[in-house]
Amino acid sequence: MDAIDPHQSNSPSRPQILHSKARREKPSEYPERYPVSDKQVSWDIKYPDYCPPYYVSPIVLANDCTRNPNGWADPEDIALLPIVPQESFEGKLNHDEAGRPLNPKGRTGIIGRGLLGKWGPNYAADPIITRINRTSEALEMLAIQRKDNGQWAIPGGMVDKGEEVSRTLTRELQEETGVTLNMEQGKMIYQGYVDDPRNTDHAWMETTAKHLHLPVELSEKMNLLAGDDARAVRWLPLMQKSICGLYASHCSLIIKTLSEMVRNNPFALSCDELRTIASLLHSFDNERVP
Ligand code: RP5
Repeated sequence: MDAIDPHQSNSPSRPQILHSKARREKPSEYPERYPVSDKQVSWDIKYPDYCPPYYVSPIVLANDCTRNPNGWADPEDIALLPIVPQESFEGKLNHDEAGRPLNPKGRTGIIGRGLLGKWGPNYAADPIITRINRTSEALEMLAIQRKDNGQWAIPGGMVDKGEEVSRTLTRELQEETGVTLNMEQGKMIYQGYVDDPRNTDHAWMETTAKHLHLPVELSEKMNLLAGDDARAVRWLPLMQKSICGLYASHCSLIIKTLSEMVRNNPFALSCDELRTIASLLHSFDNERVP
């Protein structure tokens, strides 16, 4: 087919996830983040005045697994953690003088774990489901509106202890949208850091994102049902505005998905369908993707 390859500069298999929301946004219960300018993000840059507040949510403390047998959170005292994470999808981790893992993307303006249960990487899984709308011919993604901040998002969730990530993808999709699909057949899009507003210097989100593109007939048979963590679920038309407004770094994940669709056509889309996606990709200025 013709060379529909609009994303020459967005081609690496691992998109650059910018560490921006983790410095500029926060859940309402967090204290104000200590200011960290772009130049002060890296741990390699000296920042002697850096004095971020410590925050750990009472929900995390109540789920300390050394106190609560059903708890999902690490002990607040990191010395009680049997194994401190030494690596993540981002590679080998560094630690501070207290032995706490340091955010691989740099300073966030908050220390402690915030709302995240694990010291270091907190692993999630993101099932990306797309279709072409029969009437509008627009590309759409299955999206949920998050209860915590009202933003639209990929219907992802946390990997349970000992759970295979493809099982998490299938389970989260079912729990959050009511849709049952075997995500083992999904195409791998990304594994790595998520620029999540809950991230701190000592705890952050990393994810595995897989993609399935559905035939329109199949998608129309599905009954969408928002789960407990979602305010709403819908087929969200993918336009520059809706993609840029997605939660955390889901915008980058969707752009990577579109690039893969155009580049490798894993779901055997027609030339017209590929052109629709390619023109959507063209509308992005890569430098400004959040
Ligand atoms: C994001 O948070 C991940 O990409 C995933 O979508 C989500 C998981 O957290 P919860 O939805 O379980 O809060 O960083």
